[in-house]
Amino acid sequence: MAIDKKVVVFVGGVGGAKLALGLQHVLLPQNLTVVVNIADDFFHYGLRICPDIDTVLYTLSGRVDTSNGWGVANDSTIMLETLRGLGADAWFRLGDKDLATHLLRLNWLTQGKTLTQIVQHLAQAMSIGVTVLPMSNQFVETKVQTKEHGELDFQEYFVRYRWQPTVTGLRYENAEIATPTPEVTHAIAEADILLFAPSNPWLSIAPILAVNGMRQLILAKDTPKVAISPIVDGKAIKGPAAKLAHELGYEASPTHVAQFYGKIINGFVYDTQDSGAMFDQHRHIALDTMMHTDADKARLATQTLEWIASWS
Ligand code: FO1
Repeated sequence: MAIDKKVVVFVGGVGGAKLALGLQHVLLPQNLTVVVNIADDFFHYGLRICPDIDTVLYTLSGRVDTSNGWGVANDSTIMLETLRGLGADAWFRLGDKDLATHLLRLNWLTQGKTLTQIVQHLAQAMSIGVTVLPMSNQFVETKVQTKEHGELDFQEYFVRYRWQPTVTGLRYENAEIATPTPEVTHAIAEADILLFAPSNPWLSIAPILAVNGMRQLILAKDTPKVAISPIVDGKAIKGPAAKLAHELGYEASPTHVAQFYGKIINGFVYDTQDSGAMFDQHRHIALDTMMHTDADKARLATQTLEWIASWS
């Protein structure tokens, strides 16, 4: 039975998209809004690349390449190989089907449409019933300061250098002048529950919270606000979260993730493998947070929402 609550979930890329898919299984489409990080976006060969938005859209529409967690399943690479044949250093793997999404987005951007309008068009074209929203219509860019290469654009750090450089700092360029969209503001105001997916706190969630006014919107909500830890047993479920935590001088633990959220949340979900973890600030529950199958995703979504329902 569908759970009748209005939920806003804040997500980054692959891990966030998985929880969004689980929530899509258990909520009525009109009751789910997915607010997505856009600070991983960049311009490449003139195209606006929106990795987290596209990962969410492809995941929710069943198009995603599940072996990577991003890109389109069974995509070809003729464009990339042609670029390489012309001497280009094509380090960012944009598949041919994925390119179609980028050409449409470029066309709509050229016509002056906002990113919110473009994402709505794409979601409709992919028959996605839930609402997917970029955190802002303004461009925000994560910049990664590294020991080896100085400051890098996010995708250079993440893809070109495979997140191997040592990170000494992060900044979210333009976040202080970017604002939440009216659609995001409205969705947060209307929500019964706010969720923070098991996405990387520093790379995916922090840029969302850095958008001017976003933190205040969330702090002002007097509803359940629950984050799920992306760190399990000292390791990241996927990607650089644990390595990054160490490099920034933090402990790679669910306890530290809960501290990162602080007053933003009032409930915290961590994995059963960390059953000894200590939390002094929030209500908390240990659940199996591994999302290998679609059934796992729906189970984690259901158990999290049922736990929240038990608060009242
Ligand atoms: N991630 C990679 O590790 N290598 C790639 O070549 C790559 C290409 C790519 C193309 C389109 C897209 O939407 C995502 C892509 N990603 C790639 C994933 C993405 O850059 C990262 O997973 C996120 O930015 C981190 O959330």
